[in-house]
Amino acid sequence: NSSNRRHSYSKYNKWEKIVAWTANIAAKYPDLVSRTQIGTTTEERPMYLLKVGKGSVKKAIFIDCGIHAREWISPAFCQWFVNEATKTYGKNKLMTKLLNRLTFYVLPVLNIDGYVWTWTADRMWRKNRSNSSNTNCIGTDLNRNFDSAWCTIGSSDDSCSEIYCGPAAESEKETKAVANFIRHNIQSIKAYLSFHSYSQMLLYPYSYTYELAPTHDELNNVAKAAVDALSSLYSTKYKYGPSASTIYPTSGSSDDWAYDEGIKYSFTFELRDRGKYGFLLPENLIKPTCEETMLAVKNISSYILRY
Ligand code: ING
Ligand code: ZN
Repeated sequence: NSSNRRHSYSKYNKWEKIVAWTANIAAKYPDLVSRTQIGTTTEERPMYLLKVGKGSVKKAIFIDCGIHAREWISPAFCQWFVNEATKTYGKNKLMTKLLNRLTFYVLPVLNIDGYVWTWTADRMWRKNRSNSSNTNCIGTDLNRNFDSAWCTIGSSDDSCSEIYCGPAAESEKETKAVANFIRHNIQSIKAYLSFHSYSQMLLYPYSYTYELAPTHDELNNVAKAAVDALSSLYSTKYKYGPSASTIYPTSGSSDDWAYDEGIKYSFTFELRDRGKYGFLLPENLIKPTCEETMLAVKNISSYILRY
């Protein structure tokens, strides 16, 4: 622990660094952070989840980063979030209130095997690393593998495709681990937040249909307030709206699944930028991206406290 160099939040960290960090931050803040394992990946890596908050028996918010391997700013945000929480608890009024009254479940990298692959073999890899199709092509798109109108639209049953839905809904160990954890904690989880890049959008259900979600108007209001908070820092322009009409229609996405499970506040962030660097967002943009995104997450979280 003490022999580890200080964790860098404004650099991209390889998986070995992130996994060591999950242990260290839980050890350093035992009354604020604890670490559990929700499953293992295809390549048998442990999927560690950080539970962040004071005490127990509360409303919870589930946050995942890194469903897609190449979207490196996303895991960077999850690390940033946990650091901000521990660093500003007892100092920042809103953060203190949020952590006293909410539990944040943070999965810093959902698609760990894919993330490792982007560091070692192919920077532009998106999917996981399973061979569930028994073909020559590796990988299922984990954001097409959830059980929400699975493999019907905006996804492919060709295992070589970048948007391969997998052989069945929840066929992938990573999907299964997340879905099982959420199902098991469905009574307390009030919001689901998933982080991707890039596009600068705040999306909410549905992806699998152009029909508006039953609570569309409320989701739209929450998204607008969150985007306003985000933009207040650096005037970063975000679009917001239902995924199908705002970005493109897809099926098997995690936010649609969470919403239909009854988690009424289900959002997907598409973080910076809008294509200049795309997935290769330079490290000097990690800090401003995470700082503005924190404002949106805190805004949504305080809304959850009230409703
Ligand atoms: N974009 C998302 C994708 O999975 C998305 C867009 C968001 C689809 C929410 C469905 C629901 O394709 C990226 N960049 O991965
Ligand atoms: Zn993505």
